[in-house]
Amino acid sequence: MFLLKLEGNISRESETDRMPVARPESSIQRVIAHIDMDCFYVQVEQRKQPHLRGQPTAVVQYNAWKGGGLIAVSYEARKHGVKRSMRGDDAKRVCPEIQMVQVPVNRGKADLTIYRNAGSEAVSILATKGRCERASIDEVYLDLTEAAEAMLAETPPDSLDTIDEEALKSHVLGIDKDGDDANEKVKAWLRRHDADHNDKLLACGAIIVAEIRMQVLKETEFTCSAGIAHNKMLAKLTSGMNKPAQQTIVPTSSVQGLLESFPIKKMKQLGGKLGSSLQTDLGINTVGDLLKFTKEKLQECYGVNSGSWLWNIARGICGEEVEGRLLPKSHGSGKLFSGPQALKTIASVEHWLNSLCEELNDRLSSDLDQNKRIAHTLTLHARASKLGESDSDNKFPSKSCPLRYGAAKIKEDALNLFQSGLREYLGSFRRKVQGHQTQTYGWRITSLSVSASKIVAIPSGTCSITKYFSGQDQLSKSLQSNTGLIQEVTALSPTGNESNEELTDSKADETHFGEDLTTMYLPPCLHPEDHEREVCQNEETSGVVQTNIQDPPYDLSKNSEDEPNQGTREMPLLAQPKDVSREVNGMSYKLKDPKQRNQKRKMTNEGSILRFFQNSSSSSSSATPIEGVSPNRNTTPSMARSTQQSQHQDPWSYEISEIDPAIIDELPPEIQEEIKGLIRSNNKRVNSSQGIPHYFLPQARK
Ligand code: DCP
Repeated sequence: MFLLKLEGNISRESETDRMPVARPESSIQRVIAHIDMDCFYVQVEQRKQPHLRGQPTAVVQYNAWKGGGLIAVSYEARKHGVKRSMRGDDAKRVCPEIQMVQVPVNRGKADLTIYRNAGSEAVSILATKGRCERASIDEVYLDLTEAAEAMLAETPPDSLDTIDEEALKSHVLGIDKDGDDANEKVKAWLRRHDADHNDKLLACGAIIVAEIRMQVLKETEFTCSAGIAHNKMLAKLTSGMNKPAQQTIVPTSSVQGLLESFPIKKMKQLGGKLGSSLQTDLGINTVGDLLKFTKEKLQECYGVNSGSWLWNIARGICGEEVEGRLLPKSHGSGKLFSGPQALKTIASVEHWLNSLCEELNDRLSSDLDQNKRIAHTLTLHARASKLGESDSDNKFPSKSCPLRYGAAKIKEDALNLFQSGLREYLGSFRRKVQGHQTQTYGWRITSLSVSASKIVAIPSGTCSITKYFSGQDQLSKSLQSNTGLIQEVTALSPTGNESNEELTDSKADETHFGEDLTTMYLPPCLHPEDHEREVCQNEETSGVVQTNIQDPPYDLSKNSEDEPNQGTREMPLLAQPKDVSREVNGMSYKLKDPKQRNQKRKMTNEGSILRFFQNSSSSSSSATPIEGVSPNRNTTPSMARSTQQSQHQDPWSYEISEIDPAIIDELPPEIQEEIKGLIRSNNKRVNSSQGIPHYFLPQARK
């Protein structure tokens, strides 16, 4: 009964409403970590402006309305009750001393490049320990099975004389951490002789994760938190349980306890219609409630696949593999136009589409230059509203077409897609209002986004990019001219996060233990304001149908409710650096020159994150050579350029100098190898001549 009901709606609904499918469990027991940076944008800004460390700080989207929207909040500010869903003015009210930093702006919209690059820095370190899947701008999954098995075989925890303090600070679900001997209890758990193989593997995983989190901190100055479990679902559920800068281990014996009271709607893939159906049709409110139903019953209601999936998740079973993927599966650029900023004319839509397409084009170009990847599909998403209409059935359809490279072509195609969507949107409205006396065709656009998906590496053996594109362009042209067709992506959504990955909240429909749950369930495609997020999700677009683009029922250039577009105004930067003292999670230190944030400091104590900061703050200010500086982040463009000129003859003639060193580890392995080789040979010269340590001179603790 429910099956039919859900499937009847699903083709026009979101990815989040696609029916989940059970995947076979791996035959071996895996060790999976989900690692999530703490208050990420805040940390990026604090690294840039070290005097903000330890201060209640928030990152805001530019917008003059009530001081802009908070998108990231430091843990110090959270203690005062500041939440991500707040406006800047409200945050000031609850925490007058809060420092607010504005998200960088480019082309009139948020520019997330610094956050994206900062995320890549962390990913490049995390990816060294096992198969790594970049799940969003600030989170990864790591499959540490091999590393854990190797450790268990060579240096099992019970053979270690000392265990890293960071590992001892772990939270082990099922172990009470109350009391002064908390770390001792964890130590005993990690070193148990009589533990089963699975728990021993988790213990090794925990030690490895603690180590790698320390390494991320040393190399990037960012703290992160982690969940360590036997599968992705459990790791993800727990990475946010103990934040900031802590990790949580999920032994199999604690899985049932973890899940039994867990709200069903907060589970990944259950935030939408399936979750609602479970609640209303079966009275299931927690994951534990699912245990009351047999697999057959769940299959009867939701189909064999989804029924099995539900039966599995109730038992903490998840066969989803960690995909080895460090690059995004799509690129996107979008903007919200809330309230009076809604777009009401084709001219204003075109203006903003142009700027979104330029950004998209920039990102496509750098993906092509750096990774030799090309995208095949351009998709336009929009949200529209009618005055006096709040009918959610009357949705603006998403449209897609083959992607043609070049900013002008992308702009042209995006505008065509928009107009096609608008015609249909107005058509559905007209049908709806039939019979009413007054019919107006006024519309307003409250969000717009463009995305490029189906990204693939250029086929090896293709000898010229120009040739490739001329072929591709011909194909696009013939597709469009022959058929006049544009695809409609019907998988649009309450959260709208199907193929528009860069724009959506990767956590919009995922379980999260943090305090900002309300912000996890955001309007389609975009965050408050014009915000985008870098996520890497499945790019399947289900239920694609085709519509004829040449079927204009209305004069789209006229809007019966046209008003001058009020545009957006920028908010001044609220916080300016005054000094260079830093404090992270109550641990303060100072740096001589905050601008040199990409360089590394010498660490005298590697025991724990706590000690990292204590030592940083109290250590001598003398410049010490820095060890272990990874070559890729020391490479200067000019150095790489000269290297390229002298040594590199690439069939594509890509410029090594243009590759952001922070993302080298995201590149295809063969290119990485080549670039790293070139960089290594140059690096020696750079290290000796540039004196990186001088950039990081810890000052006395306040
Ligand atoms: N982000 C955003 N809008 C949202 C959610 C997040 O712009 N609605 C951005 C800002 C965050 C970053 O993405 O810093 C990562 O999001 P997280 O959900 O991981 O949140 P934080 O890292 O800020 O905090 P936490 O420590 O709770 O993970």
